[in-house]
Amino acid sequence: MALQVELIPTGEIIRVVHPHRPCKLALGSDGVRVTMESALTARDRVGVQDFVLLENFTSEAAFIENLRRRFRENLIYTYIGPVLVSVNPYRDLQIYSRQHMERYRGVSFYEVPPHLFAVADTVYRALRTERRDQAVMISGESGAGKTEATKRLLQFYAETCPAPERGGAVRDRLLQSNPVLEAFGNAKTLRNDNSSRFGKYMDVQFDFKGAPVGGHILSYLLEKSRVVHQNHGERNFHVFYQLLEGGEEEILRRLGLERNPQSYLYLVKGQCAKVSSINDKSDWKVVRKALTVIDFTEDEVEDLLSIVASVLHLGNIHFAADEESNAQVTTENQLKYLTRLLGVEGSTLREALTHRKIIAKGEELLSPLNLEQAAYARDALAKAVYSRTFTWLVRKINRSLASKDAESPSWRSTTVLGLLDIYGFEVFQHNSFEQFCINYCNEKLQQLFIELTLKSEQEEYEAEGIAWEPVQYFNNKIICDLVEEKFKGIISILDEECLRPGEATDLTFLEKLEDTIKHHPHFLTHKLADQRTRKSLDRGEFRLLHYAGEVTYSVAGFLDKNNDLLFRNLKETMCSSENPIMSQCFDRSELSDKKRPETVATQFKMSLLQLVEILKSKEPAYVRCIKPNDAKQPGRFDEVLIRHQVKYLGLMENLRVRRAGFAYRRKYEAFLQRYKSLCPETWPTWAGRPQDGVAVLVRHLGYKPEEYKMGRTKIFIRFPKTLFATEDALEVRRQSLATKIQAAWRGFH
Ligand code: AD9
Ligand code: MG
Repeated sequence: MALQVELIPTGEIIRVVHPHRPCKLALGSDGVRVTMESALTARDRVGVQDFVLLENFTSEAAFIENLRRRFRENLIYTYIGPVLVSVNPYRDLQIYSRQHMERYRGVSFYEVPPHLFAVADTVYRALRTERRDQAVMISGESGAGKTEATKRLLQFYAETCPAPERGGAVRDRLLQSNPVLEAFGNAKTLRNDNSSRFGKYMDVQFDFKGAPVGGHILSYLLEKSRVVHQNHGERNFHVFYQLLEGGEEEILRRLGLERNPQSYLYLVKGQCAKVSSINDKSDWKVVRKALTVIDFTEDEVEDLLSIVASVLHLGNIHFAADEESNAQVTTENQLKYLTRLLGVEGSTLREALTHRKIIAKGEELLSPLNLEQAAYARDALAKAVYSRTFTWLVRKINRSLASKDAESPSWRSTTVLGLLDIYGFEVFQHNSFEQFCINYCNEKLQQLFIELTLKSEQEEYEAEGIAWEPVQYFNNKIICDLVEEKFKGIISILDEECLRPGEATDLTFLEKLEDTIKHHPHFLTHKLADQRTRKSLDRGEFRLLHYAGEVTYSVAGFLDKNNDLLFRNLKETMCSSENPIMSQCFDRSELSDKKRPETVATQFKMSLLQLVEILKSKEPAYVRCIKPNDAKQPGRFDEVLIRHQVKYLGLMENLRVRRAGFAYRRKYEAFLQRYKSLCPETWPTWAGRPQDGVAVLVRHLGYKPEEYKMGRTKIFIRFPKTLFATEDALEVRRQSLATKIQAAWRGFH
């Protein structure tokens, strides 16, 4: 048996991590001794590698203790059946090398220690052999490691899959799209120094030979409010700092930028332009190179940077009130740069920033804005320019990733592997519209998760001819309905209020919520609460009892953010832009369109429904990420924080579903291969059907009828203890064999 070992020096003894079980390697004067740690003590020390093997599987404490043991040993991965649970180690464990990739290729999922690459390989093989589209759904809270996992998966496929016959560059493009999207869509938050502020679903297309030939990205709701405002300790999107730190002198001069981020109002609100874990200068180099790989011409880069710079200049536009309290632009220099960078008329832009165009009875009227309104218009423009550029960027990347073989016959035989990296459930001190959308998204994904896990369990039982015993579980459909139902759902009510400009306010929205959904068990406001709970709720808030726990949302800003209005003359100005990217982002048809654009929440809801359909059409795999502490530090296992995540990731629910009938199941071939040495009739070879061999074997081992069931292709074992007893018997046999070999060896010498 080949020992693939990682050496971890611990004094004189060197611990060896064996692919199946821990063992010790002692360096003595008489040479090297390898002693297997007994399966039993290993279990005590490093826990079980599949939660279904926990004796007390309904106990949350046992679940967390198992996670803790493994985390202590740097074993960050554990299964719940086919689901991978991952705990962010916050340190480089050196477990993603090419060697590691090779180790997980083509091996049976359960025969090697749990790893992300085991999931990667299993998914890939299913895609190749069954020719079914796959989707890996990665979830977890902010900073839990979703984006890192997505990147590792992509790397695995880029490095281990065969190269396509044509268009080999697509592998580089798939990898290089990441730094660009992260520069524009990620930011430092209090939770994560590289927090994704958009949701991402990426399809990788494979040809019939299993080579990656193309890709496609769908992005979800960028948190654009960050462009103009950041909380204390947070930053704006990375790209601004990268450009200022890393951009060459000449570029900055052309863009009219100063190197110091403190010069820009949009960059100083969080008061933390510098982050110790981030090197903006070298990141900029990576991004700049990546832009070339994903097909940006020099001109396009120039146009893109002009937009980034114009957002910074916009932030520095100041207004002063004239004698009639109307806003006037006082920062001429900024206006001059904006005019040039955006390719718009200076006078038009000045007018658009300080006036609002109203069309009444077919006539156009210009109404001057006061200081507050002008600042609002300026910020709205900055947000629109940035977020539309982000959407454009995704489109541009998609063109670069599009399979060049789309026209050829092989295109038809492509299969798709989807990777979902979407923002996790978020609870802050103060929660607003953004958290409402993000948490609704998680609610939908949780529903899908439970539905699909239950479905696949049931299907497996049916396929194996074993009676399905229904499982009781919490169905969070009731909360999804509360948010998204037509007429009575929160989004519907919000949209309705958005249709009453001038009359409706955030508070009338809240009142309407109270009138319409007063008796819902998952909804509460100050007015609806009883004496006891009222204290913790303010008048301007509503509380949702999510599957993951309670979240109190402040309604302030809900209408505005949902409406997402950009004054008409600002739109007109941007439609006239000579910057080619801007002119693609602002289209004149928008101006003549009489139909009201969909609100932000409704657009989000539709895109989520579409996402759910995409995911449902594929074979799902899951990675559930856990963040071990809030300090972003290695080695710290904060039990309270982890317990909370175990709860809201629905892991106990997941385990219950998986363990409903049987703790363990394995294909007859694999089971026989592993344990055949325990029975004289099956050892060393069994000539008949594997199923019959297993029947003989388990009879010999003394399995009682209630302990197991024989399916069509697999054996199902009800309790972990049955399996452990078999594992221990195997251990005893190996030990006695080792003793015999050693004795023979000594005799030989
Ligand atoms: V958010 O919802 O986008 O805010 P993510 O994506 O879940 O969040 P991310 O992958 O960005 O979190 O991980 C946060 C940080 O944890 C990374 O920047 C790494 O420093 C660290 N991390 C995450 N996973 C690993 C890992 N497997 N090994 C080592 C890791 N470090
Ligand atoms: Mg992320």
